[in-house]
Amino acid sequence: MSEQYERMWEGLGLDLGAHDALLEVLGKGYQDIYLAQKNRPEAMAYFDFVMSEVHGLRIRELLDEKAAGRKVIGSFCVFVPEEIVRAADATLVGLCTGADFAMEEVEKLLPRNTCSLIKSAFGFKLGKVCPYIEASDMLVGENTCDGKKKSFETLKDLVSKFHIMDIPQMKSVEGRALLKAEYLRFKEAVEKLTGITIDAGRLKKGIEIVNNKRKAIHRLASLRKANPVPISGLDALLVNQVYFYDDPARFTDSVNKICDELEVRIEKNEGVVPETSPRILLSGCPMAVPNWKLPWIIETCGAVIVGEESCVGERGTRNLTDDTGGTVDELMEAIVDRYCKVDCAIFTPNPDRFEHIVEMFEQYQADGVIHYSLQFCQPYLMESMPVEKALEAKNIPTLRIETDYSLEDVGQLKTRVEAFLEMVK
Ligand code: BJ8
Repeated sequence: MSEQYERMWEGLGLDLGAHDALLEVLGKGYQDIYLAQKNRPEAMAYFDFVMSEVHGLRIRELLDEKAAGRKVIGSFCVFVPEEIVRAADATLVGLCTGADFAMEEVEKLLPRNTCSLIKSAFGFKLGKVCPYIEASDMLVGENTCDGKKKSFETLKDLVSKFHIMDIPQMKSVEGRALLKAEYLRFKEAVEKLTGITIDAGRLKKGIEIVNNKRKAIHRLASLRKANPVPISGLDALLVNQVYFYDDPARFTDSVNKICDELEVRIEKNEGVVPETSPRILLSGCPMAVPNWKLPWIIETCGAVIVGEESCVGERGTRNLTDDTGGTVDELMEAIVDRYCKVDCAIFTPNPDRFEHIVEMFEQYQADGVIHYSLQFCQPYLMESMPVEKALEAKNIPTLRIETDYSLEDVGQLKTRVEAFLEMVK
């Protein structure tokens, strides 16, 4: 793909040598982790194609949209409401933060003990290897955890346009009012960027587009409740990751096609793994492309992941936005209501998340929960302890994993996961 797109990448200011090196590692990782899987649904071919063209065709599409006057907005968090972006005919892309890059440069700007996700965002920018960042007309940084909040003070000076969105820490009346004020301010920023005034009709359309994507994901999630499970956790994770990049209508269609195929598999009692394989619920920090390390370890140890309690997973997609309102204010209220339900660990207290993990464990007929935190991620590391307690109280086996993006601990993680799987089955 390199030669075909070289001029496009050059035009975006990418460092071609470094970018080639990244694509090579990505391609090899994808081959070893994804294409090495057996018995994949045929409809996953679309997602293989998307991944093979993730820096090629999709970027060309975005640049074509820009040439036609549409804007691209990049984000790092599921709190950035895509409904508002779509309402202004703009495209929201989730920026991948799932690999280490240019670490020496990053550590000149950030302390070493910063989580890998934040370092990755900086590495992709400083290493000039992310066409999504470079194609974005505006980036949005949200004040969620302290790491993101403080690092955005630096990141904002590295890009041409940066919008900071404040996010409440408590789900109180005041917290909700803050979120609403910030979403209104975001709406104004999007209107200014695009030159489009968002009216009720546009907002309804934006909600419909995003809800349709979510509904397709819900359908896929519910099919994973079957035993034997018809799709691997790795493939389901990939679908959840592509959710953040792809054209929404095409994505929705492609997920529905996989679901059609999985329904046939279920009818025939065909699983991707034997019925006796341990079923694992993964819970914790989001896993952005190409962070596939832990799911790959879990599934190559003979288990299957049946659900992700994560922002790249059910925490990010589980609620729909009510589209019945008739005015901009009613629809904005519905958007605020919907996002107030996201149970990220930055909230204090955060009891909904504990309940949700238990609920998912039961619904997906899981045998155990693996709680995943990135090293130096205070919110999820801190919360992993009460989560474990809450699960223990229900006799739910739990394994707490703390890791980063390096491959150094693969052997050690494998040993711990294997021991846990022995215990749950
Ligand atoms: S809504 S989970 S996407 S903030 S891993 S950067 S929390 S130190 S990613 Fe997140 Fe939004 Fe919450 Fe979801 Fe900080 Fe932890 Fe790093 Fe994290």
